[in-house]
Amino acid sequence: MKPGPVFVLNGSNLNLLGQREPHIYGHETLADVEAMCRRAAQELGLAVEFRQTNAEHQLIDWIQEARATAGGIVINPAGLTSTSIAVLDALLICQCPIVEVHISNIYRRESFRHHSYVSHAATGVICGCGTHGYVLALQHLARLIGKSEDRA
Ligand code: CA2
Repeated sequence: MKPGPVFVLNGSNLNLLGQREPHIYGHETLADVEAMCRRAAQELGLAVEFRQTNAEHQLIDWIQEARATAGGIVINPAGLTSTSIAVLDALLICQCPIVEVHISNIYRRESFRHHSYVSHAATGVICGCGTHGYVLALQHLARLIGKSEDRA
């Protein structure tokens, strides 16, 4: 059976990517990241749902939607990474593979960024690879989804 789309979910303030703090997050906008993900997904034979929200409840609703329909999840929860047990709880009940992405290396930054609730539910974590981390996440999910398809 064809796997569902990979949901690429982005949390709070990532709509400002490329407009502020380029020394940390680079010059690419979120629209650039979306285009990059779409190109990578096409090459990997994946469909993507690319979304961003500043609202915690919206992110949770999308994770619940992904639980029902997605082949995998790429998530950059942004500031909610270190604060949201509710986002963690939503991810914990998803059965599909989950890759947590951070553009910056959170471990080289302030200590409050070092703890991620989301990592408790993540299959894998990519951080510090810039926006290329999204492509790496999609490549990894393509491998995992392909493997589970082989077994089906
Ligand atoms: O490195 C990442 O991807 C982060 O998830 C980004 C979050 C931050 O809270 C995490 O610790 C690490 C912040 C996203 C806010 O994005 C902005 C983009 C441009 C300008 C200002 C904020």
